[in-house]
Amino acid sequence: MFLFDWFEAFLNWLGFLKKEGSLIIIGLGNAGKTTLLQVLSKDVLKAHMPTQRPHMDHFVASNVTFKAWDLGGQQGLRALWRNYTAGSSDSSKLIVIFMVDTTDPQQLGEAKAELHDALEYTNGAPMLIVGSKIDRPGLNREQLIQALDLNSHMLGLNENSPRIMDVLMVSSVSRKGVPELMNWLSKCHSISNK
Ligand SMILES: Nc1nc2c(ncn2[C@@H]2O[C@H](COP(=O)(O)OP(=O)(O)OP(=O)(O)O)[C@@H](O)[C@H]2O)c(=O)[nH]1
Ligand SMILES: [Mg+2]
Repeated sequence: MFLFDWFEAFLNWLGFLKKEGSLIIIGLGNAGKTTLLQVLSKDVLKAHMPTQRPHMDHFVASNVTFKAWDLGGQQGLRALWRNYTAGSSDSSKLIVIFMVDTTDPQQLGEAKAELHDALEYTNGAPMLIVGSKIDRPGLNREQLIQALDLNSHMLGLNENSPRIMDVLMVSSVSRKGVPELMNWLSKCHSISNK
């Protein structure tokens, strides 16, 4: 067993083993989840109807192929967020993206409540909060952290912290923050799969 683990780690180090990760993307309706997944998987920007049922797509970030579920944020679909997390065989290997529209102050209270709920039922899975639509006037990262009532000392890609949690700011339209998001996901995957 030890030899096998050692050999697997060696192959991994050489880059011979295919790395796979799983991801769910949640957040209130209109936050920009489907638009972001299209940009990550196909690098295209399209208009979408509000998501009616879960949709899966793949994308590659560095050397990791992610299988990503966009679960839809309309009120009636939110019960699924919990089910998909519970259905994951190993929550430490699942990454959760929670998207928040930084241009819509009216939704922040509801987003905060849903996020804090999600932090409970996702069983310690790494949580990346993505502030969306930064090509338009809206909250900056510090204001978003405050509005969502997050402890800034807990944020970052720190493998020794009890839970990996971070906040990144992204625009699917201008692609600002998208390379940093991909980089974050691949690093988080390697920390969680050590
Ligand atoms: N300006 C700007 N608009 C964006 C961006 N991302 C998404 N949008 C717009 O925001 C609206 C909602 O985007 P969607 O991706 O459909 O949102 P969603 O989170 O999937 O919404 P549900 O499916 O209802 O949960 C659309 O009009 C998008 O064009 C962005 O980065 N910048
Ligand atoms: Mg959608």
